Amino acid sequence: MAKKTLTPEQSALPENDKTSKLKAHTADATGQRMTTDHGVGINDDQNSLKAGDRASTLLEDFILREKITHFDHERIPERVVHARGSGAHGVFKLYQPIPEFSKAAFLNDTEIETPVFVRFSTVAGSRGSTDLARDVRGFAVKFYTQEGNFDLVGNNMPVFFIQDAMKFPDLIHAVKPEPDNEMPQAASAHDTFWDFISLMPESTHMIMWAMSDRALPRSYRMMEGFGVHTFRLINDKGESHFVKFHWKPLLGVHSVAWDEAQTISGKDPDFHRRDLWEAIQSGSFPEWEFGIQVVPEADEHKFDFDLLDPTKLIPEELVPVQRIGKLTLNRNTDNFFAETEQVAFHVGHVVPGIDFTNDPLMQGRLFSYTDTQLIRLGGPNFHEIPINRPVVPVHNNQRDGFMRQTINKGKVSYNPNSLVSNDPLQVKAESGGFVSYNERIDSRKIRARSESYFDHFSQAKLFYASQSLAEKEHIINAFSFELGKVKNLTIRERMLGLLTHVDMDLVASIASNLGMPSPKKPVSVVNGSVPADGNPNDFASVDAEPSIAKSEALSMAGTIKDSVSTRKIAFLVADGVSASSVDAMKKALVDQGAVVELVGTHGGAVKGDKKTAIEVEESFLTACSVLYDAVFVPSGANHIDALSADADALHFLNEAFKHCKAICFDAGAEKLAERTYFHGKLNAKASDPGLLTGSGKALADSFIKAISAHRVWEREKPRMVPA
Ligand code: HDE
Repeated sequence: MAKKTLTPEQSALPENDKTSKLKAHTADATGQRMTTDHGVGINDDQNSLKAGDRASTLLEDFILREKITHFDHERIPERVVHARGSGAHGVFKLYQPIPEFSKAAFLNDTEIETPVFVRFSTVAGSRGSTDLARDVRGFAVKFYTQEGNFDLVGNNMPVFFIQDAMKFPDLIHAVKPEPDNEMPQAASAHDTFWDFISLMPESTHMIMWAMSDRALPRSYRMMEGFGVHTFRLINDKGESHFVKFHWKPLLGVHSVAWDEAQTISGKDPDFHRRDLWEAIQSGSFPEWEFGIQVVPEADEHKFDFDLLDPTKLIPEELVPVQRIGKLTLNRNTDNFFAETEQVAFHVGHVVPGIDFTNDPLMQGRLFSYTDTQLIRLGGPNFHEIPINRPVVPVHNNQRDGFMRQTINKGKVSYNPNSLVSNDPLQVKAESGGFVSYNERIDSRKIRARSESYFDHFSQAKLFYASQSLAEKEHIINAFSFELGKVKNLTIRERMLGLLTHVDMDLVASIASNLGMPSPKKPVSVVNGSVPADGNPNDFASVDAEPSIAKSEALSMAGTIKDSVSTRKIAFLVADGVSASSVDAMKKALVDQGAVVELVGTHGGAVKGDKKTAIEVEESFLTACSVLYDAVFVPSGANHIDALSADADALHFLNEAFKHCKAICFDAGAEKLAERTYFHGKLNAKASDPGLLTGSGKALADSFIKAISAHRVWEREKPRMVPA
């Protein structure tokens, strides 16, 4: 019999299977040997070892057992909070050294580029939950400095729900899905959360933030970050200044609409993760400026709130934010699990020049973050996982433990010792050894809360008073939605009672939406709760007024609106679309950094007016208006006729209008608007700055201006017919 010639791929196949066509696809193109975890070459990765080709599998198959065992153990416990997150690498560059405040090397040398890893997250949902939940966002930054790792584990809101770490498990138990039926996922709109909040007057300020559009970011790249607690900066004389840390996004602070968020959760639950990934991949690197608000030690008691109270912010009108550096995210992860999932942040990871305060929430966090890694990452050696390793060498006498990687040499694992000259050496303060701030403490042990923490409402009032009309409307709607999902009427009533300390109009509007009577005057809050509730808190609420009437920085209305960079614009197209109309607007937008996607009546390509094929990125089956920032309808008579007859195209436009987005019709395309519910608005006297018709450069310029403005929120009043 003639000998069969084998292809190179077939030669690489298992000895007993050289002729199988199926196997030919499995040959390794990289030329790397496939091995077991112990380095033994694998000859057959397709078949388990059996007693015969139709017989049972043999227990002896150590390759199968190793593979399945590894697979069985591929999950680690998700984070108990902030389980859902996305990460990226980047760099931090200092603009301006601050030796008068801090001796930290990375805050004193403008030449240093400090590598960072950042992880953004939601708080309540599980690892696979939607990005668009109404929730606080985590904003955790690991700086790999030349003096060790500094982690700034912050949020996108500047305050927190509670004042003392003791209440954190209660808060989280209340917001997580209810324990009997594990519902609802990644949502605060349920009885247990509002039961807890309504009994916790100290949460009032934070709940205003959580019900605002800050809880619905358009993108991680368009949200602020805050260290929340007051930290200390320590200079080389050992002097301390109080500090609040800030991240200010260069693209401005923007949000989506709540109705939009809910639809995105179905259409693309990875919306924020994808947005971050695509921006970095396309070279549009997300950027934030690093800001500090510095308060001299001597001014600690100058404010009408306690600097150590994490439910308070320092209004920027009182202490301006100095922008001292820039964070740029410029590299996506190679492996989500190895980096984003295994990264371990800790408030206690500080470097010389940064120190803690007695904020009781921060003090509790100092315990929690190592503890949580022990269970999540399986032992005390998580600092050896590549993403957690500092960029400077580690020397100490810690040894052993689960999954130890370092092979420590020699006899000595204690200090002091005389056998190897007391190695490793302790580091003097002048040479970068960490010395805790020499704070004087002279008091009695006590479980109590300082009276200076009892004002629970003044900054909630300040926040609400500082919002634009549209933002206020969104807050009213958010409360109405959330409390509307609460089944227990007593909880709703108690929550309305608490809000009487913020704003009576706010309460009246929510009550009206809920169809409930509105309290006529502030409901007295006794012992930390509205009366007759048996609330166990034994501290009082003080009904104080804010020292300033408004703070502009608290509203997103005045944020930066000068760029369309990375904004996604949908072009609606059908057969007969004008190729020149598509090309001209696309060029104008892309030149400004925007991303254009053609959404067609079908996938593949549509026929242009010159009979050329115009490729589309998406069809109405795969795309939806909520995934875009604005919509453009190009010219082309036949294409407009086709879109006019297409319910999906009309829904796309109606929905974009409802979510207050810019919609632009090129010459002749405005005929399509006649089929939408907003057609009356197009030529109305009170013009809508986000509804545009015309042609040429003038049209492109006004469209770009409208997209930069983010949304025409004013459109929401009076309420329009829903899409
Ligand atoms: Fe956290 N928090 N937290 N937290 N937190 C965690 O640590 C905790 C708090 C924040 O992307 C956990 O590694 C306690 C405030 C972020 O990996 C855990 C208290 C702020 C992240 C934990 C707080 C935060 C976490 C869960 C009250 C804003 C995600 C997994 C005393 C300043 C970090 C983990 C990442 C994660 C405990 C309050 C921000 C359990 C006990 C306030 C951004 O250790």
